[in-house]
Amino acid sequence: MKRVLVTGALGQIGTELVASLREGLGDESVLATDLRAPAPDHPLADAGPFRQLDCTDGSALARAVRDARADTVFHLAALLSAVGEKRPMEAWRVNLGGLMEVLEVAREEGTALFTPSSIAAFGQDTPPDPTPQDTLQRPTTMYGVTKVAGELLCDYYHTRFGVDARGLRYPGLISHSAPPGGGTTDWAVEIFHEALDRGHYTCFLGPDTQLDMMYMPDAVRAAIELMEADPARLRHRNAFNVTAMQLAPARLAEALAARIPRFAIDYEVDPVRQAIADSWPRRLDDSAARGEWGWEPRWTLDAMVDDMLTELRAARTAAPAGEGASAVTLPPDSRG
Ligand code: NAD
Ligand code: AKB
Repeated sequence: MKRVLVTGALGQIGTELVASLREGLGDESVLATDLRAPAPDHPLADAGPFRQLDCTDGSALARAVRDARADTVFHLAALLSAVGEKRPMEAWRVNLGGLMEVLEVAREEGTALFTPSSIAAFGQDTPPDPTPQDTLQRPTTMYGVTKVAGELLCDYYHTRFGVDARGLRYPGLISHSAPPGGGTTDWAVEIFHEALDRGHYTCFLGPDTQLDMMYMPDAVRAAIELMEADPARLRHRNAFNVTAMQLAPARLAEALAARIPRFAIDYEVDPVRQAIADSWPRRLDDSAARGEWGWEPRWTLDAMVDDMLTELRAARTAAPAGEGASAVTLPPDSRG
């Protein structure tokens, strides 16, 4: 992997993935693209090559891949679970229509391709704890339907056309650089901002709703390590379960209260997002990722909480709440 194009680069994952890829490959070797232009205070504004690009526009995408002389595409553009339930047709169009275009470009231009799947690719009939690598997948959300279909499409392009497609089933991701994009696990980021700004968080999931989670540095490293892994060892190419920690709102609230004594949480359960969370795994079995390419998480719950608070406090000192990208938490339907 020497030259890379990233779709959906301004989102929660892309913001940190692009920075990390640029550290390794150099700024000019990584073309960040997104449907929207970066706001002036976005970490990727003026930070390296950027092109506005709709991933459902195949010819614009092919042009960008050629211009960037990319050998690898990280395809992150998508609508997440809560937004997908509000706009299912659009979720289908962007998540699967976009992926088809990206796969075709990968086939024609000979690039490798990383596509994230999600814990959302499972449903309530799946064993929830631990969720095996190979198991029943009958998700009940449009987002989940697009993730299962996406895993299958990527497998198809690999076996049928030899496209070097690879992917991970990410759990909920926690990060500080860019806000989450309208998912069911967004609470695990919002809670940090609210704890610092107000000393109080009203959670839209119930206190004991346990889901798999991961801190963004582990998620970014997992993507890069998978793309650098020896392909001969990969049996589960496009859908590796990965996990780092299991979190319920009450447990994270306890960890925050231990560090911010005035912090309190209460609950106003949103039935839509609660039903989504209740249909997802409580813990993934990631032994295939460990065995096939050496995956190992580095961030524990306590280390993640300490680092999140340090980073968010530093961002607030640099740009008081409301003036900086990392001090803003967007509502679930405002992105995508
Ligand atoms: P995000 O919502 O934060 O970012 C997605 C980006 O895609 C946004 O910047 C948006 O502007 C862009 N986008 C939307 N439509 C587009 C289009 N038509 N063309 C180009 N760009 C478009 O999402 P994220 O959290 O960074 O997620 C990236 C990928 O990882 C998605 O496939 C998502 O399903 C997957 N994933 C994320 C998580 C998580 O917790 N963040 C967990 C599991 C899987
Ligand atoms: C969401 O909640 O939709 C995402 C995911 C787990 O895929 N964060």
